[in-house]
Parts: sequence; C-alpha cells; structure tokens
Amino acid sequence: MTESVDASALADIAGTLARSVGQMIHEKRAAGVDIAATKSSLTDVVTAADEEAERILTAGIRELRPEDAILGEEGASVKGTSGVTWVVDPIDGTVNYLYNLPAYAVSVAATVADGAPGTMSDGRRAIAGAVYLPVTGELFTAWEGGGAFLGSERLPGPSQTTLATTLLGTGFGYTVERRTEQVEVLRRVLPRVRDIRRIGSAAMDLCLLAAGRLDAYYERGLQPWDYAAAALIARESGAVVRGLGDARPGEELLIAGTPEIAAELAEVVAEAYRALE
Ligand code: LIP
Repeated sequence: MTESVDASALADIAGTLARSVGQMIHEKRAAGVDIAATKSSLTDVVTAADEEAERILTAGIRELRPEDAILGEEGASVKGTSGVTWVVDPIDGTVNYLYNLPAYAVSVAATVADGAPGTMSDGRRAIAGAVYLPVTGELFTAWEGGGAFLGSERLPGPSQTTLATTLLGTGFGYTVERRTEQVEVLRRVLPRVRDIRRIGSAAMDLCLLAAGRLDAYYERGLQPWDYAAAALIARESGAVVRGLGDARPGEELLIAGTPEIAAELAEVVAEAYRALE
C-alpha cells in the first residue's frame, strides 16, 4: 500500500537530486564524452555519464527514501515497500548530450501505482517530479495538486486554441521500422500546424510546453523515464496529457496541449495511423 506521503517533500528531493546530478553531467560534457554502449539500435547510445548519473541518483534516493522502489533507464531496479517508485532518466536527450547539443535533461519522478486518474499506460502516475536542464540551469518541478514551477515561478501552461498556429514538439524512435511509420504520420501532421520542433528530449519538450514555449507535443514510443516527471509538470501547468481515444498516455502515444488542441491533434494523428493500416 502507498503510505500517506508528502508530495511536496518528494518534489524537493527530486529537484535537489536532479540539479546536483545535472551539474555533474554538464561538467563531464565539457571534459569530453564517449559512447559506453548501444541499446535498441546503433543510434540508441548510452555514455559513461548516463551510467554514473544513474548510480548517483539511485544512491541519493536510497539514502533519503530507503523504503521506496527505483526504476532507471540505464538499468537501476530496486524493490521497495512504501508503494512509491522513483522513475529516473539520468540524461534524457542522450544523443544531444553526446553531440554537445544544448538540449538534454535530468528527470526524476516519484510515482505510485494506485490506478487513480492521471495513471499512464505503464500503470504508474507521478505524484512529484523534477526536470533539470543543465545547459540553462532551469529546474522545473511539480507535485500533484501543487502546481508546476520553473524555479519559484508558477508555469502558465499552453494557451493555443488554433491548430494552424500551433508550434508542435515531437520526436522519433531509434529503429528504422518505427521511423518509417513516424515520417508518414508527420507528413500528414506538418501541413496542419505552424511548425514542428524536434528538440530530442521528451522531458524537455513537455517542460517547454508547461512554460508556454511549445503549444503542443506528441510522440510515440516513449519510455516511462522519458515522460514520468515532465507529464506531471505539464498536467500541473494546466495542460491535458492524453493518449489516442480512451487509451492512457504513454508508450503507444503521448499527446499534450490545451484540451482543444490535444483533442484535434489526437484526431489528426489517429487518422494518420489509420491510413497506414
Ligand atoms: C529520447 C526522448 C526523445 C526521443 C528520442 C529519445 P533518450 O530519450 O526523450 O523524445 O525523441 O528518440 O528516445 O533516449 O535520450 O533518453
């Protein structure tokens, strides 16, 4: 069972850990970075910094919240008894990090699996989370019911109501099969919007949406560590985070924006996928 937790205290822990690990990986980037391994394809890489960052995040969580479980992109897997599972992405935007492109993030989320509204397709929902952008030093945080913040400033969320003037974030998978399908969907979406931004970090995309710097976002193939914290930040900023139809958002598809735009975008994307069948 989930013990009664203080979500704002969990958000403080997430923010402190995300910022300290983010500063470490930023320093490592300046010193030079190499590929340590590849995962789902030759282009799906992991660096030594990813692995060290996840070790530090795991150690920090175990010290502060020893009863909690942990799930990390680079393999961290700790069982817990509290009902809280920390879902961490030590470097979201790994390819950008490898190429020293200034668009990568550290994502730390405290999640529960009680099936309440807001549960994602992986069965969890974040009740607190933080995303730190090491290049700009921006720390995005949120806790359930507490609002979403950039530093101490409350985030306004998206306000766009017209698809044709929507600046739309998206991303693509690492396999040829998935990318071939995604380009066909993009072919149908791009003419309907103002423009597309492919930033390369879902966590960053959703935080920029919460800050009103993107109007909407969609992507297929995300993993829980990519979206756990930032989906909460987007929701707490007032955005809708949804899937197709009645499906829960997550790996199958994640769409975020104002209610109107998210609904219209869901229809355009669904139509595009139907045309691929
Ligand atoms: C990335 C996501 C991004 C997606 C990339 C990649 P990673 O996560 O944040 O949205 O388009 O293909 O999956 O691999 O950098 O942790």
